[in-house]
Amino acid sequence: MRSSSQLSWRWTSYLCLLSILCALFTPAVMVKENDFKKCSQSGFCKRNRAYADHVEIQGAAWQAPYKISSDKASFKDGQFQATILKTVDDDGRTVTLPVTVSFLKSGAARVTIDEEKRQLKDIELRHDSSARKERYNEAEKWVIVGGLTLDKDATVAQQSETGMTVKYGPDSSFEAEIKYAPFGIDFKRDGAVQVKLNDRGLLNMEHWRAKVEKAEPEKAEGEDGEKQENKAEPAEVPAYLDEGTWFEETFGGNTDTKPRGPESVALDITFPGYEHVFGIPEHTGPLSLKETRGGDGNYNEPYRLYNADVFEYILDSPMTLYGAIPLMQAQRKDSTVGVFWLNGAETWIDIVKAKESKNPLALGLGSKTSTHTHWISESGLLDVFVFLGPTPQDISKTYGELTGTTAMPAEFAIGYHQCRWNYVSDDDVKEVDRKMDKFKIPYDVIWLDIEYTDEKKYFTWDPNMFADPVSMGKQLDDHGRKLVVIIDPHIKNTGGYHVIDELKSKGLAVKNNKGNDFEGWCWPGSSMWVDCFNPAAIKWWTSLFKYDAFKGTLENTYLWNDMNEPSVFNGPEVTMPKDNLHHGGWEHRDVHNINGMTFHNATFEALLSRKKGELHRPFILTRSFFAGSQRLGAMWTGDNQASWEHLGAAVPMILAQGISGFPFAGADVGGFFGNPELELQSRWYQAGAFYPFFRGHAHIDARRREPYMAAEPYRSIITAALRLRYSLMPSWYTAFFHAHRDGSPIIRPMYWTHPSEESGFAVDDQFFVGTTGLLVKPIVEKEKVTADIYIPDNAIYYDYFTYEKLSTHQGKTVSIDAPIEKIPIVMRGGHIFPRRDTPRRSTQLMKFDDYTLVVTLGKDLTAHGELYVDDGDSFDYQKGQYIHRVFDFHQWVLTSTAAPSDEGKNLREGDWLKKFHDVSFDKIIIIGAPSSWEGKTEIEVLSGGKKTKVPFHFNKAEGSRAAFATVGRIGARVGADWEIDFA
Ligand code: NBV
Repeated sequence: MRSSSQLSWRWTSYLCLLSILCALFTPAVMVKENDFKKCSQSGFCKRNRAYADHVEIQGAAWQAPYKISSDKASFKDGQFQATILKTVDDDGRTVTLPVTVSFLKSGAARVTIDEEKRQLKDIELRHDSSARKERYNEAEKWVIVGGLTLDKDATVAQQSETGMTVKYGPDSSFEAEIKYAPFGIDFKRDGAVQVKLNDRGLLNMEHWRAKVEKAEPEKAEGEDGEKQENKAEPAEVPAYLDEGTWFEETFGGNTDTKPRGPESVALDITFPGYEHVFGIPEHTGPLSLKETRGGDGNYNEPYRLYNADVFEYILDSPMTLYGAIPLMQAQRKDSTVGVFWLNGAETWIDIVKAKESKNPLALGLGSKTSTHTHWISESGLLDVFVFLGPTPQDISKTYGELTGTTAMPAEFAIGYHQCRWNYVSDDDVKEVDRKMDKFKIPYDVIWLDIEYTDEKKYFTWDPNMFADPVSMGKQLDDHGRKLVVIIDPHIKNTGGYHVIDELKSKGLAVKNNKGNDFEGWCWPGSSMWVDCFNPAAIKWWTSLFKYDAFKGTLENTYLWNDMNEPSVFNGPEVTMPKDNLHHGGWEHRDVHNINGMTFHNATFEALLSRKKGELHRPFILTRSFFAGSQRLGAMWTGDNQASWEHLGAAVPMILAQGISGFPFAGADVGGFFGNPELELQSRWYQAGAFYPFFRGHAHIDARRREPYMAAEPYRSIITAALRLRYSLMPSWYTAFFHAHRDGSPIIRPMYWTHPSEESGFAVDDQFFVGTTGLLVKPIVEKEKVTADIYIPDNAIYYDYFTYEKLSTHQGKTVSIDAPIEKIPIVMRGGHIFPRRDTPRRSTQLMKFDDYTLVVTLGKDLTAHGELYVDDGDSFDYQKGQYIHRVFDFHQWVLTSTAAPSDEGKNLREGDWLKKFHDVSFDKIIIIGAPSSWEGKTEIEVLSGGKKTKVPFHFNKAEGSRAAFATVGRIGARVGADWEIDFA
């Protein structure tokens, strides 16, 4: 007989073995895909896709039911106004949809469609809901900050019973051909159609209707005298009119009560002749978006925008992620156009590309590919901006005018950030800070994740592990460093915690569908969420960050907002129920994608007012975002994995952010989940050194991996990558300045810099850094020691480290060596970029260091570049305290002059400019120097009317290494005009 303890021991061993086997055979990390909806599980998406299928089957017979009656159409002061009548049944009953087309001074056009009945609040809500009756019309309030001035010079070029043509834009080169029946608009540039709205007739505004309670089917009497079900077949309802999801929807055990019934908005947008479309982050796929209606290599699902905490997300997928920017640009040779779909509700976008052959006998020859997109949102207005380019720069600029550009960051924010979940105590933080110094590894910021709090109660400190946050903050400050602490939007619902007490008593929490404080589950357990749509909540939130309220924080404390999708562990799709209510009575469904931005915004406001008179630029990292978030801080791509695949996926994702107006972006360096091998970790630091936002981060279960912990040679390799980042800081800062000025991406994909070179449109694993001409292709494969860099033009290219002149061909790749210690970077001839070559431990310590200028001569022996510099901390730059220089190498003369935009401006002398007064250019390196310079040992610098002789050193070309010259000890002030004649 076996004893029961023996038996249970055996069972335990079996179970252990089983779980080990399971762990071996199930992929280590995998998103729970079933936690998130597919289009077919989202009623409005399914209905609209079915509508598209129905229209396609109907073909030419399809009569789109949306028409403008010409007698109601008018045009005045740059604005077209009319009503669209939607025919809703065979009796010809119609629904009135007011439409406005606004032609803006910027050259953008905006089409807005509302629904009269809802506008007039002439509808009934179900379930005694206290929600607002209108379609959500406040997205603009959160998103748009300018660029809405109407183009009063827009003119009606043609008008008839069937439509109206309006000329607008630069030199009236744009045209909108508004067609009345069916309603649609063709946007033209220089006479050619670029963007078509409702060309396929998929416009769909689900109008309000009362729920008709169906009577029980009548029963007829059977032969046996018993009543029987009436077997008559009900008339078949097309899938797009499927009422099953109109008034209620259930997913994963959660029921959405949908008190307003169906209210989706959808429209097809066609880009004729455009093969590539980019944008609509956040997704993990390639930069050039894929088709979504199946087929080889394509997706089967539309791209989804519904901000969500997607645990262990998968790669190459149209699945939604943490943030959303509904901006899409289309690209063909020499032309970029775009659309911005201003809607904060759940949104799906189908993409299909079709060859359109002009001549059916041409057998594809000369045929063009067009991209057809279908935009579907659950609620709100139909509000779409159309941009006609013609360049990517035009789109970035116009979109930037509307939604704002990247805030000028505090300089430290573009240094390196050291994070993990979690540094366990204040002593731990101090120790990491000391070790970074000991190993001479530069960094600017150390981060604290959720464990620093007292039981996840934000605005408190763990009394045992973080007993002395002030001395921690002071040590960091002494070393010129900052601390970032996390504050999430869920507030622990527990007694005796002042934050929850105030949230409740002031009535500032998000409400459930009954109007009571919504309670859900998150890190702290039972929690409530601050409703940052409410101005009173923003004001209160701001009060929590004052130094005397959030004790232990100092001037060098900055913020991290995580989980703001919002993440609700027990909510539908890990977020809030859609019938929750926000300030103003708006349903969560209307504002879901904007929610994260409002929390980020409240924290931004808070950092601006911690103490009267103190004005540092805020730094706040956010996980969730929407169009406009770029004004508030940085984003990162969330919980990636320590794998080569995730390293590879990060660059296209960061590029997509850049072209979508939110370029201050990065990915967790090293990978969040898991433990990277040292090769992977090193390659990740090399790539991360070229992310606009550069932070190492790791999961709580991951092993410690601060750069100094890496064994040699990896520690030196990682340190070199960090030092490279720091030496290029002046170029990064200048690139951020450009992004701030005109919305341009900080790291730039090939199509953006070279919109004429079609072969580069799909390239998304390399990028240019600002205007420096530095072209970087991070290594993202194990044991890979060469890089094939795509060359988009016929400029000269030099290797960054060896000055080797590469043998390149436009539109082809060039292979360069990239052993583990080398980051593949090449320099495009024709640029001048600034560096600071003295290695230091933080940006603060470099503030008054001298500069080096690198000049890479182009084929025509010219070069051009810029430097922008300010105090990197305050807002004084807005009052003129900055230096913006332009460098030009032309006919053997190198000059530094004030940027043309600054000429004639009186730069205001302030403390910083005074201190900076003597900061100079120390060294110039000229790559691609002509052999005629051989023998020169001195050269004259002309500055402030004085000529000074400085040492000159020429290095002959050797093999493929280009000749280069160095000019030393120049001493020309950064703020002054100077020139050097090399003739
Ligand atoms: O706060 C803990 C983590 C954080 O480290 C990470 O960066 C966020 O993306 N947070 C998510 C919550 C839990 C993740 C499993």
